[in-house]
Amino acid sequence: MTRVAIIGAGPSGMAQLRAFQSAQQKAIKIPEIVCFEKQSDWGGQWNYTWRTGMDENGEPVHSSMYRYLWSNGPKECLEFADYSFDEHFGKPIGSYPPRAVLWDYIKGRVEKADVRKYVRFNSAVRHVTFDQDSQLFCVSVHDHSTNTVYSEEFDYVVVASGHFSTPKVPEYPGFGIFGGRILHAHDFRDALEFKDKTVLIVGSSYSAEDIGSQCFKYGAKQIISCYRQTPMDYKWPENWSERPQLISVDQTHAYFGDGSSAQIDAIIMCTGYIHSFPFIEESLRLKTNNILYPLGLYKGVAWEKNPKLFYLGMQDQWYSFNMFDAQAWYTRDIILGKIVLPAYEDMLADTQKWHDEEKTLEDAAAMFKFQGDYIMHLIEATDYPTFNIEGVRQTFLEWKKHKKQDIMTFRDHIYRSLITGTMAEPHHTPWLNALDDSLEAYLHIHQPELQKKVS
Ligand code: FAD
Ligand code: NA7
Repeated sequence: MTRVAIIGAGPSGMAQLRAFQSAQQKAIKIPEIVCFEKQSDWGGQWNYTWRTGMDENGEPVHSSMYRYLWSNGPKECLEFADYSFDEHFGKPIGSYPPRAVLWDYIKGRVEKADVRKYVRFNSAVRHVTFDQDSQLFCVSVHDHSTNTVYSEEFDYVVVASGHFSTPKVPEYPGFGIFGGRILHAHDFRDALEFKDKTVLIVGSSYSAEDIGSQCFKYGAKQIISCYRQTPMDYKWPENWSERPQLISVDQTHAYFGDGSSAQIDAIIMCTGYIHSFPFIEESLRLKTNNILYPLGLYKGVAWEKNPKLFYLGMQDQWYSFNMFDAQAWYTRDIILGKIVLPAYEDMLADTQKWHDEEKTLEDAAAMFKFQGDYIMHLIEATDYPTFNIEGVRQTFLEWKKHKKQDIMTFRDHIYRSLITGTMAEPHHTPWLNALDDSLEAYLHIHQPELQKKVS
């Protein structure tokens, strides 16, 4: 029987499981599936851990998410087309749910689909090779529950191991003698650690904006963020200043490109992540930075040099869950033989065309459109339910506008579902005052004592 290995049970791997199960529901014969997940539960980044560094098995900690993390975009932009928020929660909720609430939603769909039985937890993939003679992959796995390493053969491999886990950590002069803590966003967990402190944030993208906002919300004395190329340029609170490039630090101070300096207590490096696949043999390994259309992947998923290997979710992500779905359904249909791949040169040319188009995109609005068009392109080739992608694009534009208006209140806005038409319900507490990020608090088990701002 044809065998498929899926590496990782985060949102992308879970989408692949659901894609196969939905075909099976329609009486289509599916291959044998084994999903290897190194953590003890599914959800990938959304499966929060207090740990940093190594996990309980000595594996690098996967999740970069932190306490108090709320969705950084409207939930209406990532809603599954086959499993709505209405279906899961049974009532309208806010548009920017906290991590625990979104984790619950992702799990709801795959629990309903009964696909957990395909996942081998505590199972870290150590090595993937391809044998030209047998045309099979050999997947070596460390099963931490028995502390054994074994290998199995597969016809297809789907890599869904994420790409926001291995931190990119540049060094600046003076880091070796700085007297405070230097950490990467990957190791940031609880903003209360920085209460009453002056924090330097290096970077100007999502992690910088959100970790700085967390520090502000939970009582940091002062936040200084610095950018390499482009400032974030929001209307910051009074105790947040944005400065140009960091030049150096000494034991107590940071020095910036405009000649200014500031006393700082801690440095948080929000400098992005590396696509890292140490478990894949060289000829099969994707090498890219964080862009919308990497080279090497036909339709963003099939490894052109050996299209029995697939990568899901490797793009920079304006869209997330619904893009992983589009990719998983497309991958499934290649494996099932419903989508026939063109010749190698034609795949290369197609990928190059999308890749080149990305270089012409001038602003965020053009990027939403590009990624939305890509998703629709995939969906049109499969039976994944279509949805109003133009509506999603409009919601992204609203989101951008609301962030520009006020970076500390944008999460109080609500939007309409593009899947069910339901209008979201304003959350009972403005984001800035909602200090408890638990599912219970969010879904209205009211705990007034937790809503008071840290004084
Ligand atoms: P991941 O979620 O990273 O899951 C990969 C899985 O693979 C993990 O479970 C991991 O344990 C497993 N794995 C890795 N290596 C191995 C191995 N060798 N063997 C076995 N298993 C392995 N997206 C949004 O839509 N909204 C947000 O608000 C949002 N906020 C984010 C905030 C942060 C701090 C970060 C880092 C990301 C955020 N994202 C957000 C993007 C997020 O990456 C995606 O939502 C989503 O989690 C990606 O899913 P994935 O399955 O591709 O990868
Ligand atoms: P991103 O979006 O990849 O951004 C990385 C940021 O780090 C970006 O501002 C970079 O600046 C900056 N960077 C990278 N290298 C350096 C050096 N050497 N010095 C200074 N600044 C640097 O990563 P994020 O962590 O923000 O977001 C990743 C995901 O997590 C995202 O999908 C969110 O949903 C959460 P540049 O613009 O390149 O000059």
